[in-house]
Amino acid sequence: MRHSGLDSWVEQMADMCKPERIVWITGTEEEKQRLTEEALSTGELILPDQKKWPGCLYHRTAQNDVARTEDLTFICTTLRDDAGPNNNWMSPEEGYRRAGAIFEGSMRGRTMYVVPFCMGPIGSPFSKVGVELTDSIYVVLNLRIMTRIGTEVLEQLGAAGEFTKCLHGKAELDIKKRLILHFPEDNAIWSVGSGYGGNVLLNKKCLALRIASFMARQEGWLAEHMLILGIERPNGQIQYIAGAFPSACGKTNLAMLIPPEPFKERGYKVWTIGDDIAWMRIDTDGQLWGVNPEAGFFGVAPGTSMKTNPNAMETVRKNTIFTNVVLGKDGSLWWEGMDVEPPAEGWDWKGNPWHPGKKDEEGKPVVGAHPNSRFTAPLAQCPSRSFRLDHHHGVPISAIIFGGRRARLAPLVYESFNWAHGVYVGASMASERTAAQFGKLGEVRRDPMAMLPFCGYNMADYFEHWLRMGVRMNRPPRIFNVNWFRQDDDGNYLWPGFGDNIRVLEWILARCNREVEAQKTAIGFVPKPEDIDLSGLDVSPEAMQQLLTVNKEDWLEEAKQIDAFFQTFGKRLPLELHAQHEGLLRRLDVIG
Ligand code: GTP
Ligand code: SPV
Ligand code: MN
Repeated sequence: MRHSGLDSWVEQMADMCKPERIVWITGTEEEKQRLTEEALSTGELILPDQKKWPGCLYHRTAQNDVARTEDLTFICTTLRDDAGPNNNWMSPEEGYRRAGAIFEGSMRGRTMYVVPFCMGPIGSPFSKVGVELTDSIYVVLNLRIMTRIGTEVLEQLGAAGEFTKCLHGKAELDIKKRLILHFPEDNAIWSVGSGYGGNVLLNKKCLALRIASFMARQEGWLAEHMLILGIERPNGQIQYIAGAFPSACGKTNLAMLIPPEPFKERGYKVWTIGDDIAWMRIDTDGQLWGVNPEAGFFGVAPGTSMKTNPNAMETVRKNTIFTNVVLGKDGSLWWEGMDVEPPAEGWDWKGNPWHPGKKDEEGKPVVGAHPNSRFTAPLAQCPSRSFRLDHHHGVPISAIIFGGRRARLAPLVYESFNWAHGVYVGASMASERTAAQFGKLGEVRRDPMAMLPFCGYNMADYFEHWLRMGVRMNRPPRIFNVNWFRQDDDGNYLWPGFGDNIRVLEWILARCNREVEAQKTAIGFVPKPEDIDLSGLDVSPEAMQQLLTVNKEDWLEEAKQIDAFFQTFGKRLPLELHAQHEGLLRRLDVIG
């Protein structure tokens, strides 16, 4: 069965890009072998030691192409205001013209691969189909892990099904000729001039968040930058939590949490649904249900070890693509914080000779793996993967948590008063930029719902959409805020984090199940210190006190910054959020 809309679009794009040949991807094992061999022969991919790393592949990107480029990412809507102050904007005409000029003839002598992919379980009402045209085998092999691809997707699409038109070309990999463009009104994405992850795996941030968030508003659901995990309590019940934290704030780690001994012994287990993206709908029971539209992890390698995240280490042992880590002369793979011996000799992420302890001309240590080096690994290989992963309904969401890095302000955990207040908590959230990555230590960036770089339309409308979703549910999930990163005066983390975060999740579930009282403060409900289970943990009562403090002066200062941020949306900001903001100010004066 042919899809005439798909056929004619492929033809049109080929007329522009002028590839030497067009190959339709079917998803078979034999096809994977063929593509891998071709990429190995050209050097696009390198084979690491297959005894140590069975089925794994290694890839290096260009040196100026190692992270998402937010300043080259645009939302192309007819009206500028529809993109909002949260996005770069270009008109659709200008977008097609400028990117078209770069795409023109850019695939001469290359193959254009046609990759049909499905986000979400095949056949589920949650799912969306996309087709990515790309001249990169690396992209095809990544899509093969991150999504469901090939013939079965074409069958689901049928003769006239809707799909997102995704066009990617490496062109010259020139940063001056790089554009990541979204055309939500046309259900299309054009990405040119990059070979890096989030810029080119168009299924991920481009489709599953920017385009999907636009669709979700029209269709009445939510597309979010969230992990989903299930917590099995000693009574055998599993409840699900969705959590939004900005990039590099711990989603992958929380999604694969291993409970500490005392919790394990009592029968607690964590089941992983997803680590980055959640699509959530209101089902016929009036509750919120979520799926992970992805089939794999695209996770940060540095810092991942048997100590910090054993489930991730187990997941990446085979059939994984590693990008920009260290390659040893012996074919081993390594990254900073892996907690094993580095290879004596090898190459760093730039392809330069590298050895442990290497220093540059100024005597500074040279890191081997890029700080944003990543692994692409199948979710099916994760030891904590949930048995509900492929369920067409997804899982019921009991709680939503927002979080970020706040050294001083936010307590370890607090609960919002109700859905609308929870939306305010999400809309006003912020996270500190880390010194190593983004410059000024302690500088706070507002990042509502961790969606600032990923919301495909005006965020004022997005907040309105969140508010409306709450009204439509008969029992909306409770909304919480967490902060694993609060510090003492010497800059030490007050909370151990990682596996011990289950102690906080347990309180959250106890609140959802009405099993525990809490203290009312100006910002929300905070736990009584005795209600966080600290068994087997060395956290002093003073530290606990500090972790749960709500300081009036700090919050008044914070309120000023929230206000300034809300002003950027002008009249478009929902009145409800102004009302919530005033509520906070009133409570700060009255309660303190
Ligand atoms: P993206 O893939 O970019 O969206 O990131 P992510 O949100 O999945 O973050 P990830 O889980 O990769 O963690 C990022 C960093 O946060 C790692 O360096 C972790 O060491 C650190 N981290 C994660 N959880 C905790 C925690 O509970 N406490 C502390 N102190 N650090 C944590
Ligand atoms: C993030 O930056 O939040 C990621 C990596 O998950 S990327 O797919 O490159 O966006
Ligand atoms: Mn992410």
